[in-house]
Amino acid sequence: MSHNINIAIIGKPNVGKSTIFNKLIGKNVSEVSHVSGTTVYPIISTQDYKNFNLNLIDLGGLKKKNKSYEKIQKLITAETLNQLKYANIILFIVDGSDLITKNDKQLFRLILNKLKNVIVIINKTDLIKNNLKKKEDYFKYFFEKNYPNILLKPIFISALKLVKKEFLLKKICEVHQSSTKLLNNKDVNNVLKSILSHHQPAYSNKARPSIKFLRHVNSDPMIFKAFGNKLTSLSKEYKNYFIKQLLLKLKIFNQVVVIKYLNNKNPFKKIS
Ligand SMILES: Nc1nc2c(ncn2[C@@H]2O[C@H](COP(=O)(O)OP(=O)(O)O)[C@@H](O)[C@H]2O)c(=O)[nH]1
Ligand SMILES: [Mg+2]
Repeated sequence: MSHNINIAIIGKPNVGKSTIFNKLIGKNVSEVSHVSGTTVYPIISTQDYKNFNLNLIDLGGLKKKNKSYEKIQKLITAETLNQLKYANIILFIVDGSDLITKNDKQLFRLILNKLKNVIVIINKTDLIKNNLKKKEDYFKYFFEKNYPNILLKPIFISALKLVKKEFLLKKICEVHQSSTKLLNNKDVNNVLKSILSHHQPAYSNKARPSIKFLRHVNSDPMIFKAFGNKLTSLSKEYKNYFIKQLLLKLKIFNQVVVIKYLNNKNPFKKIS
């Protein structure tokens, strides 16, 4: 029995999505674009990898000259939303020869809001002329700084030269597998203890919020419930610190994590 993983390739126009798609499936499929009226058909191809059926989805070619830029943008967003619905994993493609743009940020926010697993790929590294290390740090730092509830290690490639196919397919399967398991209470609460021993929440109105118990309640999307006292007084800074530490200590990469803070004196009392 093989298992399906739906992978959507998402990014703003011209970042190399179709090039990556074609190289990953080893065929030039995405050039045969199917555009009809105002509907853009995504191109899907299935690839077997180990025990998995990888269903790769690309938006395909857009006949840009037929439509206004604005209209294309709308179509992309509508189609992207549609793809997001069915995807287990998103390959988010960024143009490495450029800086992160507003459009990149909007698309990435969309992916995070849908609580999707995401692998960030920085493409076109062949076009980075000087100071490659500095540019790599720029991208790493961007994702680290702006999105506290996900840990990402961007993957740097040049789809024209070397797409790192084996590496990417393996990564997709790993992320998918780690996103389907549920973590046990003991491991999660050992991590909770360790986080609290380094840095407790600050006093707020003479009372200290305290997190007593943490439970992993759902995988894919990954949701934790934190039980304790005065948790409505937890600061945004502390929540950001807490989630980041949790991800680092549990080694959760490429998955958006949500923590629901619930006030309850007895975490063992039944709560839905
Ligand atoms: N220099 C360079 N060009 C690339 C790379 N990947 C794609 N391109 C080019 O970027 C353009 C857009 O690529 P395409 O795959 O159609 O982008 P899409 O609109 O995101 O699907 C094409 O001219 C590609 O040949 C790369 O790694 N390096
Ligand atoms: Mg394309």
